[in-house]
Amino acid sequence: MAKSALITGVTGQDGSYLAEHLLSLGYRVWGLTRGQANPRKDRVSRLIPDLRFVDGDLMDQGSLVSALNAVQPDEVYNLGAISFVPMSWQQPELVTEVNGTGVLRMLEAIRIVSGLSKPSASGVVAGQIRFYQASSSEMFGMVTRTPQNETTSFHPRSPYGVVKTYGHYMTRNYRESYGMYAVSGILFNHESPRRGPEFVTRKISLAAARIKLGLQERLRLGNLDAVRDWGFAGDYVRAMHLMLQQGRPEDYVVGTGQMHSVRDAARIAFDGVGLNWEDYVVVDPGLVRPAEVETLCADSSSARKHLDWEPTVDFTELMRMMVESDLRQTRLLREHGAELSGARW
Ligand code: NDP
Ligand code: GDR
Repeated sequence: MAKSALITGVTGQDGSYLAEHLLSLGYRVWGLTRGQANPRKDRVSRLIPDLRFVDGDLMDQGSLVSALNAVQPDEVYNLGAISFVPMSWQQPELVTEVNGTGVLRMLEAIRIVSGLSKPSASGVVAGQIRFYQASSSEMFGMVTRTPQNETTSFHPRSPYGVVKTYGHYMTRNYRESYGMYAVSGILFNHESPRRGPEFVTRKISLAAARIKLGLQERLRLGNLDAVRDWGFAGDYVRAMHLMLQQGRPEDYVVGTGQMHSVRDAARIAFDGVGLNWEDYVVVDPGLVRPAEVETLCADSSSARKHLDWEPTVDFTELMRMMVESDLRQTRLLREHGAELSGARW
């Protein structure tokens, strides 16, 4: 019998790659979608015709219980979140509700439908449903040690990071309290042509393409010295799946171990279209964050050893892939305009 999976956040970057990956492995896959006419649901259903949908919202406990009862999944991947860090300073309470209490609601929903009413003896894996939580390198925040691994302490620097830390510990607590197979992947930044245009790599790749095609003049960026460990989203969803296939539930750090700056990203992207980034990038102090995370870099040796996981795309290839995709899509949009609106990522 094929395994079944429920993915929250299926309309986002990671959700779409994970759905494709699980379908390729023979899973039956349901995506939780919210709202009465979510245009991102249409987009992902066109891209992945075999994906099924179930209604629900991380803000609504009852809807999660109903979704689990309808789907009866073997595995739940909780990727749904408000994922843009600056929004967490603007709407900290909403981010707490979705990204933090939302994790608790899903854990409770799983506990309820699995009939786990009492704490179990520690170490015993109870219930059928395996749970993955999308934790983040933003939990490390102000780092005192580079690279970071599963034993590095957390010092989050944004409300987003603080709330992800809550979800991380809540997941661990349900594992320890109820014996649930519940794990967190502490994932470092991962990007792709499907990345939202508000994130810096996609903002840069889209701008390089638009400037090349004469549709934009300047690119305004914040902190050019910020350094991240950027990988390819398609690689990272493989790690999520592997984390739910182990004999013992454990958390893992996932990243490439390579650091690059925002300046590097701009240079590679503009090089890719034959332009000099310094002629087009303008630093906008309004885009600098109230508290910055300067140097994040993953030590994924545990994932490499226990999950046999390796990244396959390096940073230069990643930026080039994104620029090429944006050039292609921008040309198509320019030529076919309205017919294609809503089709692009
Ligand atoms: P995206 O922003 O692309 O997708 C976020 C998803 O969350 C969307 O599908 C959105 O759906 C959904 N969502 C938002 N609010 C709710 C809600 N109330 N109930 C249910 N779903 C909701 O994020 P990514 O795919 O990049 O990231 C996936 C997860 O991984 C997130 O939790 C993110 O915080 C985390 N993460 C991401 C990293 C990265 O580099 N990409 C690194 C580390 C962690 P809708 O269409 O309805 O808005
Ligand atoms: P991040 O990603 O906050 O790390 O969160 P983002 O791409 O937004 O920022 C990366 C770094 O680039 C700097 N930066 C800019 N960022 C944006 N968005 N726009 C700009 O113009 C700009 N200029 C400089 C930022 O200051 C920052 O240092 C992502 C999300 O996917 C989270 O959900 C996830 O948890 C973490 O990665 C790991």
